Amino acid sequence: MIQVQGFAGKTVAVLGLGRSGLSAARALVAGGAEVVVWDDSAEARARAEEEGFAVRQMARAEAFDEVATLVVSPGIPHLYPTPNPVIAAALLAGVPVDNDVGLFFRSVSTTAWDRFDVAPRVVAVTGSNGKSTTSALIDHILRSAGRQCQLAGNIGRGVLDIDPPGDGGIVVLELSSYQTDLARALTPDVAVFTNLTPDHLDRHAGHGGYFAAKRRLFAEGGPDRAVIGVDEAEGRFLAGQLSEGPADDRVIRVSSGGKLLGPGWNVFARKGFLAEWRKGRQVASIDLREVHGLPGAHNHQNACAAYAACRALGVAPREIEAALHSFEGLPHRSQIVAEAGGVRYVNDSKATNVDSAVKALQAFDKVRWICGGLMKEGGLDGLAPGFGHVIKAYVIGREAQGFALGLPGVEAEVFTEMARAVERAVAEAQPGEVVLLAPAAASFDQYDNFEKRGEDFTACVRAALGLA
Ligand code: UMA
Repeated sequence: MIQVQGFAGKTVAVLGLGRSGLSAARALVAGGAEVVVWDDSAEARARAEEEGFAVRQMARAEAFDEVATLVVSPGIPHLYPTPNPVIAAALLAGVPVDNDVGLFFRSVSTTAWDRFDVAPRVVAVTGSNGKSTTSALIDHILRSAGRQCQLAGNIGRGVLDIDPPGDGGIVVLELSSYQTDLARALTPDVAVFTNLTPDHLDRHAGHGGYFAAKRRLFAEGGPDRAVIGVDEAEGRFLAGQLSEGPADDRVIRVSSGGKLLGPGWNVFARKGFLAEWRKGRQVASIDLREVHGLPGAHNHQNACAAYAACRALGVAPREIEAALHSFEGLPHRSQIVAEAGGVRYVNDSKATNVDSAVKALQAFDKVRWICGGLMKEGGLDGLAPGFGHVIKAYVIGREAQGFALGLPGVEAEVFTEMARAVERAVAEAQPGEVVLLAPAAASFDQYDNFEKRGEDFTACVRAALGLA
């Protein structure tokens, strides 16, 4: 655990007592702070009380007398669509609002680092899609290259849960827009921007607000090296803003859309090959078509971003290539859960938005597509580029009927329940086809989270194939 610095003897309030909030509360106590907590769920409050935390109702500005800071969990709205009442009260009382990521950056570097031969470094990854895979891949490559590495953040482990990094240690953080928007300190050594497509628009009052939240990771005087996906206008703008000119190699430009020209530091995937160019010369090339854990153009983009981040940390191309081959992928992201009768069953439950679902579809030729769930703002129009890969859609979710209507030209059957959809897809699938869960929607209408949805898909596939 990282002990939070700067609050010894002060009172800090913590709102939200899930993975992020509880680890922040513990790390604050370890750093000598007095902690008071609140969660809108009675169950979560009871759990915290059992652990010895003082629960305080804080939806009034007076509750913040003597409180130095309010620490908020990422899932709790701090501004849009409306601030949680506790956050509104803190802001009214003039109390700073921060999160575990802000506390992490202000606390991770200590005087103990003076004794190290090589100071620890922090790599932070943000973007709309691929940030979990990119973060996990960076962690995997660094470990394979013999580096001491820890992975935390949006990927599921509170950032304050990690052990204090040792000599030459590297911390890899996956950061969501919720996290970068609120953190009061953001000082990674290497920062990665994978790509930007609309998501979480309600929390950021639109696409511009969403981009602004992510850009905070690259603020002036920010990372020593920035790895920027330049396949969208926002990435190109960010890369331009961070560099002095095309040859400035503090920015590594990454693309999976084609060759990147120019005298700078470029990494791109083209026709299944990753290429690194620096100062106008090719430095390395890797055949990604044989890398089974990273199928499809979207994963090739992840491979390029992870490659670039690891090159920025001094790992050799050949070491990275070997590690790409041993990467097994993450659960719920292009995860092969079964293969039977020439049919592959792939769980991409993490494809919770339209863009990631299109990319999942485009990774395969003939797809029996399990889709649907809680639709996100922006509708389903963006799915069209994936339709050419779909043989039939098997629609699940409480809004399945409406979802099916949003798939023009695609044969779509409404099932609502996962088990029924999977049973039918298994019965109809032909050799050479892929049964793919890529919902293009959130899971919360039927599941607690996308992980539970992916586990249900896997269990249903195994049951339908008689493997359970
Ligand atoms: N709560 C309230 N009031 C509210 C909303 C929630 O009190 O209005 C309480 C809930 O009762 C619950 C707690 O807040 O007890 C949950 O907080 P949370 O939703 O922030 O969840 P955590 O368990 O703390 O997990 C968070 C991230 N969750 C979100 O961003 C929604 C996890 O990312 C992250 O892995 C974890 O911290 C550790 O850093 C998950 C996620 O869904 C994977 N991320 C989004 C995404 O990837 O799209 C951004």
